[in-house]
Amino acid sequence: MTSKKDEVSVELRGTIAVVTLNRPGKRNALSDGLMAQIEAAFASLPDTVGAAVLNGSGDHFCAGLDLSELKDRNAVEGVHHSRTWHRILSGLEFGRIPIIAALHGAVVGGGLELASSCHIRVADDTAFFALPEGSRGIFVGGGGSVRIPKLVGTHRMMDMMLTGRVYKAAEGVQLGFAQYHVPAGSALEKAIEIATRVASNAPMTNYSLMHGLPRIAEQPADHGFFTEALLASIAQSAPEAKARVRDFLEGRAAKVKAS
Ligand code: 1HE
Repeated sequence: MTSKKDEVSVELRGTIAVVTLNRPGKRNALSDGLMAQIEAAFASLPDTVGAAVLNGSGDHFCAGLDLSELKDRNAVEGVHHSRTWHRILSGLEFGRIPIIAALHGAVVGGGLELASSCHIRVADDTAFFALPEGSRGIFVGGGGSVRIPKLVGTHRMMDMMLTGRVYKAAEGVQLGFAQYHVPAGSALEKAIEIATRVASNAPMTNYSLMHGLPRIAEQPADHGFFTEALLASIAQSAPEAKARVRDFLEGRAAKVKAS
């Protein structure tokens, strides 16, 4: 297991944390050691952190699975490896805080799977999206077959894997790989701005969005309505919600504005 202590850095900035993949020499390829450090970094964030940014150092967000660790893995080890990724990436998706991915350069293979487990993605103009697994004779193993079709559709993912198709930033954002497209070099700044805003939301609102919304989307409509009613009533009964509504009614809160 390749593991260096400093392959993930965490910088606390008030209510947000900036988590950086720090293996630029290998284009932030996800070795077992790096995956373990990602898990540990998010697990150890203090309770004062309300949102995080995930980004990569160097010219690329992430080159995907560290292929050098794949060559000797047998079928049983492969299943456990994939299940470990599922645990770690589900831990991000269904963790305590929303994560904003700041994307640039390669967002490929397992790197796209990692980005897909985040809650908001900001892509700068250098970002490109691909699933080279198809060309390498393998399959996604980090939850990509579950998460990526939800972003861009099953047949688009099929095409990417069958043909090695690469999407550049502008088209990729239009298709749903990311929600924001920003100039080259500014993904981190934009992600920090978004995370700061997200961290100021009521915690129950963020929790309901992260944990409730994706589950409701998979429920039959009648169950979804019921779950929604429960979450709505819990969120609105919190003292913080009452205070925020009062602030609006008494003219102290910002109005909704078309920017
Ligand atoms: C790597 C990896 C890697 C770079 N595993 N070592 N992912 C891929 O198939 C993508 C493979 N990588 C690339 O296509 C390119 O490296 C990039 C487009 C991302 C970047 O290109 P470039 O020219 O900036 O860098 P480079 O010269 O290709 O790579 C620099 C070094 O990083 C080099 O090692 P060096 O020792 O010769 O310096 C590369 O070998 C190394 N490197 N990417 C290992 N991925 C849970 S299942 C998920 C399945 C997958 O993710 S499959 C897709 C894997």
